[in-house]
Amino acid sequence: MRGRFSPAEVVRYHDEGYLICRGLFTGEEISLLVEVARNDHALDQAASALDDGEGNAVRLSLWNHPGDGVYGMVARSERVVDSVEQLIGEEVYHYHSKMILKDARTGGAWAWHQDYGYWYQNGLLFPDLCSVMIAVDAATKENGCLQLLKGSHKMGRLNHILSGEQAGAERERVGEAEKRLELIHAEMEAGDAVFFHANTLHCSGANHSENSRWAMICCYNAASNDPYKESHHPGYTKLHKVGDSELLRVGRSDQARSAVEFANIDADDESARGLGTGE
Ligand SMILES: O=C(O)CCC(=O)C(=O)O
Repeated sequence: MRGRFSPAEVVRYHDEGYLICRGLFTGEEISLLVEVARNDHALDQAASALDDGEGNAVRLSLWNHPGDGVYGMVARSERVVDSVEQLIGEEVYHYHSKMILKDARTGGAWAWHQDYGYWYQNGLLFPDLCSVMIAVDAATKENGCLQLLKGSHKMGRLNHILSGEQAGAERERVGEAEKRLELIHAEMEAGDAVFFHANTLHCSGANHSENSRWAMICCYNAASNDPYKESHHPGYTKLHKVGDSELLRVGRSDQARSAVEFANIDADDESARGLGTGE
């Protein structure tokens, strides 16, 4: 199967639940993405703010179907999609993408969770999904980079409990997992990416630094894992991949890059609200 990873890296992904890929996007590509995103009024307007329970808000904009503009060229690029297919082992489709707007000084924290903790609510029988978090800004410990527990995907899906406006994995098990599993800080330069399994426990701290930490996260589901019921995220929809050079072509063209991308925003994620509060 095509993709960027060596056979040894694929084995490591299945063993550890994540892979960091340095320089997935070049400096010029990521600069174009930054330029588009920072000037994107619709992206900003569409952002929903979720209370992180610690006095800060987590801001994100989310959309279900990748378009023909710069964000679409990222989410549909062969370098990303072929690599995800290599990890999952079959055809995948775009489940959704989001931009996490973790701004300087104010960007909120993410509690420990598994993506499948949320997505289970959406009628997905198997955790055959992968998220690709692309560093739009450099991500450091200071500005709240992603943290992962190595190998935690092997624990299976944990119960998730709603706390404030976020769902977190049950504290007792996360606490025990923290004693046994290695904590990884996914520090990244802009253009690096981390691919992670839907059951990998991850979180991130608030951004108390002077540097923003925006990240684009593209999520993919195995074609065979079509949900058995409708939700706010799509069922199988053929993903039209684009060649890796398309991002620069679209990004350099004033006309092409302004293609409307946020026509299908669905920030109203019911999967967290479908969880109990544990009270
Ligand atoms: O942006 C982050 O630090 C974490 C985002 C995340 O975990 C998510 O969107 O599920």
